[in-house]
Amino acid sequence: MTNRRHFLTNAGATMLGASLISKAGAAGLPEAPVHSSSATAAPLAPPNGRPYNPVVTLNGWTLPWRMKDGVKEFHLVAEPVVRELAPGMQANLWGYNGQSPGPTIEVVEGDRVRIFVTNKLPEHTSVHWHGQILPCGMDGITGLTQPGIPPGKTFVYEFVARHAGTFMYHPHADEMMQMAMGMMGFWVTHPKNPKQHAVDRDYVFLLSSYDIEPGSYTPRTNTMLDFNLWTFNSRVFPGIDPMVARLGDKVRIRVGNLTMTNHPIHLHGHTFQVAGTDGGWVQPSARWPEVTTDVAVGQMRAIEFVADNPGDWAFHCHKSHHTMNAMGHDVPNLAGVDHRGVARKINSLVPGYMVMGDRGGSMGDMRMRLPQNTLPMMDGKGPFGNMEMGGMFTVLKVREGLARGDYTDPGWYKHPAGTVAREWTGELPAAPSAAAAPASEQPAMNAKKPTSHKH
Ligand SMILES: [Cu+2]
Repeated sequence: MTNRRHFLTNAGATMLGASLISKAGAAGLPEAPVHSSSATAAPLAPPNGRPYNPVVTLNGWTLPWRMKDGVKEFHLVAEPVVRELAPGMQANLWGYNGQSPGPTIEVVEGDRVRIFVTNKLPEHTSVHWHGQILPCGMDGITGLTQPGIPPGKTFVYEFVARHAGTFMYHPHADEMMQMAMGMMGFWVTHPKNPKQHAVDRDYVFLLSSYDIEPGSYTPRTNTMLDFNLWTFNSRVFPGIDPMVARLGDKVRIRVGNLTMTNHPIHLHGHTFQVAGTDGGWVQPSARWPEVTTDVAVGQMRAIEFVADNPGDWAFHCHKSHHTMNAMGHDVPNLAGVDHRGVARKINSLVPGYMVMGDRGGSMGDMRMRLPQNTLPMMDGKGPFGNMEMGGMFTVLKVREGLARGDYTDPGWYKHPAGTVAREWTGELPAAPSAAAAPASEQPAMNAKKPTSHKH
């Protein structure tokens, strides 16, 4: 749902910055569209300017612009927002134009771009255009290249998008607070020649992380490493839409990392090449096949592949803690400990107490009681049961016969007969067991973890 919000021109607020720019600003600010839903918006086909194949921001949207005297004008509003991280959990974040992450900005190599930034936060901010080659005074570094934008004021940035590639934007003001609150967005500069680096589908993922105590709504912003929610576009699985591709499509996935740690991003069923990095495009002769690529802090990567393998393929960060949600982080691991009677007794004192890896039997009939505003540690129903995934995880759905540009979820993959792993019911040879430990000291693992809001 995109609705429009009008801002009255405040000449005083737009007179900041160079005189040339403030003259343009004084002529009237462009509208600041707002998108408050977490549904994936249809890709924004360019209504004017040079043509390009627009990107898809899963569970996000692209910011419309106004063309004025040959300049693309955008209006970002930095403000507090409420973001649904997945059904069952909302977060009080800071973002842009109604959402965190902010809207994706798409322009074409060579475009002159003017971006008005209105600050509706309780503190000053700025916007840094991460990776862009631009005049120093437009780099958005509070104190170094500009004063902070005070609350209630509007600043204007203007530069030429000189290079095609994958970029991000985020504040360079009280960064620890503002980025931990979700202030960031994606920026794509398309090549001037739409045939260059052409793909059929182009997806963008911004990686962010939050530390939100189960039951609360606002991130702890002084956390440095111990985050409990790892997100694609400020969403966690199962709240992340699938990527859809037609069999044979050339697909690009762009990933930008604004968390505090690296993320080895892994795709199943295909090999890809890293076609773009922070600095631009990788020469074809310098690319090699991968199934996982590490995206370090502050980096962007654009991977490309041909979707030539039909199915429902996992796409996720390979750090197992990053495919889990908040409730997974403080559960003790008591694998190998037989505490059958003990757990039941503790449970009568501490309802909801549970452990990982117990010997079985004690926890099978218990479910952790979830506080009001949090998510199960691992969730997501698949066609074969619970997927036991959260966080940075989604599914690439490759299907034959989709229409070009159709992003509708095609449902679960229908496997050809005889191509699904199944129980073996025939004869088995006697299986030797490992000599390391007597079988009696290796209890069966039966880790029950919270999987549902129902209990
Ligand atoms: Cu990760």
